[in-house]
Amino acid sequence: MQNNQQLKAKVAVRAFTACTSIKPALDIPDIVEDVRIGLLSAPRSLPPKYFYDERGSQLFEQICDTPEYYPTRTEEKLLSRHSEEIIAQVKPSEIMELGSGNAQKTRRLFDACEQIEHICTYAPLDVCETMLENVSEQLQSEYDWLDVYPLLGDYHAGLQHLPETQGTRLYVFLGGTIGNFYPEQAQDFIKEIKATMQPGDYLLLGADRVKENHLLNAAYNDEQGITAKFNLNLLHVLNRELKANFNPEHFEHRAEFNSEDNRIEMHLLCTQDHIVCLQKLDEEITFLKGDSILTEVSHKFTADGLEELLQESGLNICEHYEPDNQYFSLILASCPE
Ligand code: AVJ
Repeated sequence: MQNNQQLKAKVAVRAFTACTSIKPALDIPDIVEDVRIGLLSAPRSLPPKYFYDERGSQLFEQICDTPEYYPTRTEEKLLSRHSEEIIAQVKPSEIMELGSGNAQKTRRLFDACEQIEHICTYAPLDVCETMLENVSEQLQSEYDWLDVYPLLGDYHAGLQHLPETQGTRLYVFLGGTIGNFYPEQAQDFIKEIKATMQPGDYLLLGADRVKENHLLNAAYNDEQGITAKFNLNLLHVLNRELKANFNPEHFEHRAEFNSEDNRIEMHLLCTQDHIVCLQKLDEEITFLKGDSILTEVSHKFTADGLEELLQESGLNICEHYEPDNQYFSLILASCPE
């Protein structure tokens, strides 16, 4: 009995991991400023990072389970297939994940560590503190050899103040989130990762590929309407954070592949004329039927385009994994000596 209690106490101590806050390197606008910039001039747009409040994160997880949204399961399969090889090649001292979310797919890397008896630490970086804490505790109890050092921060604010580490670091940036950046920003972001890397460090990047239009359109217009809910949830976020009074019933989800720019463009389309008050901004916005807000761009890449993106930043391509249907890419790149 006493032993049991001691054990429990131990587990509790070990499982609690406080997040380290990462000091932003750049002054990034807060939601008030972002919305002012995005909504008060044409064309209206909002940064996709505000999708991910608690409900938005839940909805995103549900999107990943829809039959139409192939990226998550395709990437996870690639990771299952190649993680042992990746871990054996990189032998990381630390895995640092940018935008770790629920870290579901990252588990395949930890499984590989177990398979080949390699031990490393895990440093997930995310903006959502509750998610970070829960995921860290969960992972520490699932993988008893894994030390987790959760980092609370926004990778948009710069990577200059990440903690230093001894030995090889494997940076991972998964899920195709690189596609949310416009091409020039994507290049800048990879360059920023490169600038943070030590020679001998690696980057594992997951990115979605160009494919038939109907497959892309279906992935962002699932039958169950979960992507629509996810998109419309942004209005609830604005209502809460900006004391606004958006009526989600006056907007509709729209997502379509733009084959000229190789990206999905997701909008909220206004279905009737009305006025919205944003108290925190001290502004009113008139929306007319047919007006729209661009809420997300999700770029799709060619295999060559992705390799160029990494090489342009001075990284060497080590491996380029893709499934037979070429739906998704997982690239392992290294920072040259
Ligand atoms: C998480 C940014 C990669 O662009 O596919 C899914 C987000 N948006 N369905 C993507 C998303 C609509 C997703 N990323």
